[in-house]
Amino acid sequence: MELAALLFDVDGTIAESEDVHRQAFNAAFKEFGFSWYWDAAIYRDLLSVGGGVERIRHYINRTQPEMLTRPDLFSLIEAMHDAKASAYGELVEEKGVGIRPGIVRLIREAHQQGLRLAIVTATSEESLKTLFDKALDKDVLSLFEVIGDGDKVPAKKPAPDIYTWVLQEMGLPPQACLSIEDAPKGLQASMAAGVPAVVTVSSYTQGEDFDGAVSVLSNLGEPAKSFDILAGDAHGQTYVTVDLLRQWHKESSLSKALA
Ligand code: XBP
Repeated sequence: MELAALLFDVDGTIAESEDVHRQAFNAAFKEFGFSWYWDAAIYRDLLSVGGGVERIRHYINRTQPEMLTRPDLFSLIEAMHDAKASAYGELVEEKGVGIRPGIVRLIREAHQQGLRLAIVTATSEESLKTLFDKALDKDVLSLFEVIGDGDKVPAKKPAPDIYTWVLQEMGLPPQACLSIEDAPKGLQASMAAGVPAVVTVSSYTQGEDFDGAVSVLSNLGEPAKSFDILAGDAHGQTYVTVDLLRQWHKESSLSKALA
């Protein structure tokens, strides 16, 4: 089957935004009078849980059992998460956030070549919009035909649900798509939905296990700045183009057919 669509993860893949999310969570905890502080090591561990509300809930379950009987726990977490989203917006505005190498080039190239594009993320609609509004050219979001954000399905990555939702919206089978992810939870979600995935490791996911990925790269690369290939075959290329993605996609369906 021909490659018809590219499905992009957001945090860690399009932008190096996870550390900005981390800082925003800490700002919200402070605002609500909690002394909790998520340093980079704690946050790396918590990244296995997709979505901000779910991540806070998971942290409380594990470390603050005395809070579990609070009748207002659910609304408290929701309120903290709203504060976190506001803090995230302010931090993105004040400090900016790095868009990763090759992202804008590849999105434009894919769109020009007729590939369909979608976003597949666990982050909230609000934070997704903030990132695109403040860190990318205005037209970039409009190139995506379907936006699968964290508000669309209840079960976040590593569950495959957001992938399944996006595929349904696009009317495409998973074998017609390729995803770009940066984290194990995203790779798991993509593979569970049947979508082969290319991984570009991010600052928080270096050294993780990406078994099953079509290829694992340091980033998408640019003509003047090569990627490092960590797993897979770059076929002599130094940056990711639509042609290279088509080749990887073909190889992934061949290896599935042989399995
Ligand atoms: C991103 C996430 C979250 C964000 C915060 O997932 O799960 O890391 O930290 O999400 P993805 P909220 O890699 O799928 O883009 O906006 O829910 O706080």
